[in-house]
Amino acid sequence: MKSGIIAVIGRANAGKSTLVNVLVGEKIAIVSPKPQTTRNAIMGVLNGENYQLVFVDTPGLYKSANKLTDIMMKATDDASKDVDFILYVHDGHGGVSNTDVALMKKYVSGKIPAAIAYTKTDIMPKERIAGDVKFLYENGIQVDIFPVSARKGTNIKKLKNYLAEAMPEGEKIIADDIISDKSQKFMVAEIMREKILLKFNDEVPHGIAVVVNRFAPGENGVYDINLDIVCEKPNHKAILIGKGGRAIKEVSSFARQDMEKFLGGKVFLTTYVRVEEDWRNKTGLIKDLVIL
Ligand SMILES: Nc1nc2c(ncn2[C@@H]2O[C@H](COP(=O)(O)OP(=O)(O)OP(=O)(O)O)[C@@H](O)[C@H]2O)c(=O)[nH]1
Ligand SMILES: [Mg+2]
Repeated sequence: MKSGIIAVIGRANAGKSTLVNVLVGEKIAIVSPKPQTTRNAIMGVLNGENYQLVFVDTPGLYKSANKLTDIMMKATDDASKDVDFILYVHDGHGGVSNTDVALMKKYVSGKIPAAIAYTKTDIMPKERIAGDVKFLYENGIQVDIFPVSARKGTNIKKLKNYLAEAMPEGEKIIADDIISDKSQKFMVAEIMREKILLKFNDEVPHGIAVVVNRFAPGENGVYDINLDIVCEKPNHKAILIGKGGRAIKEVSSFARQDMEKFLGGKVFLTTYVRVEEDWRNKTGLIKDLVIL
């Protein structure tokens, strides 16, 4: 059989996590329209008939803004080493620039075999795809380029087969019943963060961390979950809570519904909002707040 580890790399917001979720067939990573959604390297496993693909979703390539982004970029850099393959994800609907070419080259021109997934083709004129692909080849990109849509499922099967074929011969790397390296507790925190990313704008969602204080599957099948939503400024706390607690109630309700779907049981969710001033620049706090 064929098996291997595939690092999924690309600019922030390119569509990496969406693509990994679709390839794996389960939601292993949260998704949002805001850059820097993914903060950790997250493993997702796809078991095929005669292959196993172990994807590593990574934090998107992004300019350094604080200690947290530095740590995230290191996680991405680390994940791009010692793998069998690099799948570079590019947001096709945003076009291709010289900066894109330079970034791609950094990851697809080394010793590790690589390919490019040119994604979001569902929201762009199809006529542009061929021109962009030509531009990339003319500018020195030498690996295969796959136009895909994670949202519509276009060319996903083709990409799976291609990746399976590209893996080295070998046994399974990960046991059959495991699809991610992250715990239920991690996913619960991430689901809360996803809902916050979707609801709030500007700096508020980026300065959020979610800490799970209690995660107890009860005997009656009800999960008792208590979490802290940590923000970095007192005025962010006020925005998060909202008038009469309306905002926090709304996001908590969306989060609870998703947690119930994910855990397959009822959830009793309590949340508390607290401030840790400028935590994204404090290494100790980052270690505590973002399980890296
Ligand atoms: N139309 C369309 N939208 C997509 C597709 N793939 C992803 N998106 C959207 O693009 C946005 C970013 O998706 P993510 O999967 O979170 O992107 P990411 O690369 O993981 O982002 P970071 O973790 O922040 O680096 C979300 O709003 C997705 O719904 C696609 O194939 N088509
Ligand atoms: Mg992501």
